[in-house]
Amino acid sequence: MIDLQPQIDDRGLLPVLEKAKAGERLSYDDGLRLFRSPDLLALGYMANLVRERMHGNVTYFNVNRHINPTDVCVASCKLCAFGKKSKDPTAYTMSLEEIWHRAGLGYSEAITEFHIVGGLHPELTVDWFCDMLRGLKQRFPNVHLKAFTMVEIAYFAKRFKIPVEEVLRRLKEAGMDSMPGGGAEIFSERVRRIICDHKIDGGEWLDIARIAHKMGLKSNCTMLYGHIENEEDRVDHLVKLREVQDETGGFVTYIPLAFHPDNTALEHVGRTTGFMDLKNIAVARLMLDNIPHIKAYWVMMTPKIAQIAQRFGADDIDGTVVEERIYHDAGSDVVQGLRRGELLRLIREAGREPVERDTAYRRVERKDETSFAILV
Ligand code: V47
Repeated sequence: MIDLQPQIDDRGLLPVLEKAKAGERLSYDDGLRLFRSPDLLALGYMANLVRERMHGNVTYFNVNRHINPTDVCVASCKLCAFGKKSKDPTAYTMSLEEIWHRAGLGYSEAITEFHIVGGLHPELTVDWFCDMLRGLKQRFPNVHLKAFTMVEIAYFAKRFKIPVEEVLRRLKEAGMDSMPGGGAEIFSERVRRIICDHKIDGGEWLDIARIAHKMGLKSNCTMLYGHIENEEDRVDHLVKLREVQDETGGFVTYIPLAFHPDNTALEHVGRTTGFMDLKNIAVARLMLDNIPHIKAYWVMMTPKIAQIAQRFGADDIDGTVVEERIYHDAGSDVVQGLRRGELLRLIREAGREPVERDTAYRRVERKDETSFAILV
């Protein structure tokens, strides 16, 4: 008899495949089955079906720059190698002039996004951050400012006793265009107590996302995996994101973040494997049926795995980045920035059509790929 599903060795996945083909929502138990399956090629096959149904052959990238204004942080999360106490002689806080100057280093009209996140600094006020945003908008009016995680917003609200809505309103008025997806870590309280017990809990992260979305701010969302979480924690996290998305439609892109243990208090955990990284991309594409984009962030999963991920469910590879600190402080040995041409090559060699996008996923048309100066 002819096997009609030759790609599937783990026959237990067949009912999930049928649902994925029919565009039906997968359940919590389906999510567990996917995470527990060793049949990575089957997961990739299924996720790729969904990915191609949603995005055809396109892989998106953007030309962006990360800016981390300070690494001073009142929290001491075990997962983090970036945050430092203010007394630490190696800690840094940029002045506003320095932030504006760094934003302009190697600047060209090619840049469409600044991605701005930092530590929870006890003295930098909401007004200071509003000045930062206004100064950036004044100097770079066409650049989208994707700034502040839900965790930073919660901290501003608590530290300065201002309602969350008011913090968001002020930052939005000063130029914040949307928000990145960081700080979600993993929503399981059992795990959060160990890896980031100084941070807001998962419910608060989701509540602030709800508020921001209802105020018209789009955001991304993330999950940190590969530390001490289990499969139930991961599926629970994805289902919670999917529930908020049903309510608000405000998440644009989901980015699974591989834990980097170096220089953290969880060094003994070890690094994630390529198998685990690809599985997280594939399961996310299958479970998050209402979130448009899945990003294989090359800084975090290496350009090589991010490239393969284009055939395992991802439709985005992030951007040029230029200067990254959070992962490099935690032991990442990938390069600091990729040129536009290198991103194009990674995508084309995976058989995909590269499309440069802005933060809202509008196509950015360039007359000639090589006609403008690019960074680094
Ligand atoms: O919030 C911190 C995580 C996040 C470590 O929205 C760590 O487009 C691994 O959110 N090992 C920052 N992860 C990165 C982030 C992000 C990156 C790229 C694109 C977007 C987007 C968002 O990194 C933090 C935290 O969740 N993180 N320390 C670590 N040792």
